[in-house]
Amino acid sequence: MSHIPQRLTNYSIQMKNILIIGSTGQIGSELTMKLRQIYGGQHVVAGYIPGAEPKGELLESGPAEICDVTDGEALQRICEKYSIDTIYNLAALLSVVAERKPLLAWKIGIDGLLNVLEVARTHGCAVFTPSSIGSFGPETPAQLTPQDTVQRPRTIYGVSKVTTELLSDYYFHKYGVDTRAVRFPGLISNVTLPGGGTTDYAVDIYYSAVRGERFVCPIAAGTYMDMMYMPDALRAAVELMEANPDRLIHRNAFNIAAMSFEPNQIFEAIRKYRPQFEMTFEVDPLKQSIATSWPDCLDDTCARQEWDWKPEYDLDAMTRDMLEKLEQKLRA
Ligand code: VAH
Repeated sequence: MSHIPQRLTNYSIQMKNILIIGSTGQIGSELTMKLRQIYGGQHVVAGYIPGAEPKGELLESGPAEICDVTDGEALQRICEKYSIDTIYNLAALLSVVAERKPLLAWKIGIDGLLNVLEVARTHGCAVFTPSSIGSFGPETPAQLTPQDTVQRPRTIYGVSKVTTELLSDYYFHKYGVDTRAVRFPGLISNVTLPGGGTTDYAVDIYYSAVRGERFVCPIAAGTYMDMMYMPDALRAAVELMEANPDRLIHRNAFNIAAMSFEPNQIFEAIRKYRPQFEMTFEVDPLKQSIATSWPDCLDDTCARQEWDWKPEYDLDAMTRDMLEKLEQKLRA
């Protein structure tokens, strides 16, 4: 019997056939394993691109297919081969890499999304394509950012995320495609390193701490951003996709929040357990300009009201778990 978390037994977990696009990325590598625990390994197809092949348990625990989100015909073939009814589309360039490759970011993020939505429309799939706090800009209210507010991001990452939200809503309203999404904060994981994001410092700092190295922080003191531990993020995605659709007023994309901190706060949270830990600052101009354009903290009332969202990790709980898991990992 596959492990179904207590919270998910509230709904009848219909057997699903799921495709994860980007299954070996920072979110995908863990979300694929979580979905296989819930729905059974053979019901979750790990989509990947050449050069980012699944390895180890991810490879051995279920089917895998080369799945380039910009190849609509390949996507169609995979959905037919496995009778896919749910697509988690995690294909994207993160904010810093996207700023350096804006056309590629758009091609993957939006041309790719259109392929996913067209396959979903013709195949009857539900779709989860995450947005981000990066979908907000400098004119957005920074404190307790509302679910519905002005979104004028100044990054191609943010522009592509606003477009993702609007396109996903369009396919729901025009064609009835069951699209749902959240706006992820910065995600912190002990499994897969992030790849080129503005919030990566909040992962890198833990690696410096367990290696006994001084951390050189690229984000200026006092720069607040929403952050979330990966276990909470994965649970949010699954619980939203399992939520009762009759309760959903919003769809793409729900604000979700867990903690908001600036670099000195995560540094102090680590020093509580590693008193010798040191940090200095070397501010990265690009990362800092992106970080200051994002909100400080989101209001996630709608997610809590419409599908019972609730975080389980705060900064101290995440820090304890990250230090413990990274030490095990680095000792192995
Ligand atoms: C990034 N980690 O920094 C991603 C994320 C909200 C941050 O979108 O680009």
